[in-house]
Amino acid sequence: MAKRKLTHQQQRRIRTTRERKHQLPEGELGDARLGIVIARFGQRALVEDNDGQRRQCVMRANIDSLVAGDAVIWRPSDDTGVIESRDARRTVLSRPDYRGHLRPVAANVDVMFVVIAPKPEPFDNLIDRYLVAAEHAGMQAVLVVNKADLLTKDDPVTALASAYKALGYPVAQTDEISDPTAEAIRPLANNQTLVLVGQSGVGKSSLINRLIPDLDIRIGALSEAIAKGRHTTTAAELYHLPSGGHLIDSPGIREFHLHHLPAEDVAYGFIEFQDYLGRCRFRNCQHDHEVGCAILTAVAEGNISAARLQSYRNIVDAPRPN
Ligand SMILES: Nc1nc2c(ncn2[C@@H]2O[C@H](COP(=O)(O)OP(=O)(O)OP(=O)(O)O)[C@@H](O)[C@H]2O)c(=O)[nH]1
Ligand SMILES: [Mg+2]
Ligand SMILES: [Zn+2]
Repeated sequence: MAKRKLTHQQQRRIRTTRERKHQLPEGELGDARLGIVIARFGQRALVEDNDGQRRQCVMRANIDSLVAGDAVIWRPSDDTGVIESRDARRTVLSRPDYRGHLRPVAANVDVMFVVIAPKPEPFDNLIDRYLVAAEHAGMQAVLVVNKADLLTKDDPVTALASAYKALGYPVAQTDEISDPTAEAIRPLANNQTLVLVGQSGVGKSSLINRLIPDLDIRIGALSEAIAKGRHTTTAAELYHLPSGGHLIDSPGIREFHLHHLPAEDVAYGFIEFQDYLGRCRFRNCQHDHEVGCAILTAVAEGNISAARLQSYRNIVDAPRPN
């Protein structure tokens, strides 16, 4: 991963903490409190304060957006509360909604767990799209192969996992039968804020249940209120890890476009391309057929896989929604 980027991100984190202290010195909070957004639904958000107390809050109109993981200042009023302001975000994971508008999904995330499984099979280049998004957002990325009990001999998912491992991404394999408490991924999770992403049905929510064994009630309560008993996740929700840190479950998706990113940023998100970027003969090289293209040369010499170049092309050539 890009070390430089993480350092930059750490600096930002320190700055945000300072700004926050500066903005609200101890004792000047009045009846306002610091909190973290657990989940957002419609014009309301479930907020937890430092004592672990939770309340449904409404948002002041000046707050542009709120998502799970946002740090906020809120004020109790009767048995609800009002969110007064939101802190600057350290990182944000956004994705386009069904109309193609970019929407934030989770805030202040350090590590993205890209969850895949033998069933449902990973489609197109969804993994690469997530990895590009993670790199662009300054998050570390980890590939989690879940439902390993369903892996067949010579499963394509095993080959995929080794390819990403070779690129330098941490890869962990787990399943609910041989690893019911998800020990395989715990060391990658400690004391950070993680988001679990991936297609619907790969087992993101089940994985959270395995990591936080006493969680069932809260998942049930929320999915009943919001999804009328359906088990598929419909809103991002934050959970606390017993060992420290937070986990954000996100709804599975069919498509994850990167239309909001210029082609150069997409290329930078393919981490093994980074060494070659800026070395093509033409400044505006599309890494397609151009003479003197450093990326095409790297593919020809076996330093970049043809599959990843193809995936890059698919992402930048994907038709835009109307
Ligand atoms: N065989 C097997 N099945 C699993 C495993 N983990 C989860 N499942 C099953 O996979 C199905 C989907 O699990 P969920 O946790 O709801 O998947 P999700 O990724 O949260 O799905 P969305 O919320 O729709 O995005 C459930 O029927 C689980 O029982 C596993 O390790 N092995
Ligand atoms: Mg789910
Ligand atoms: Zn090029």
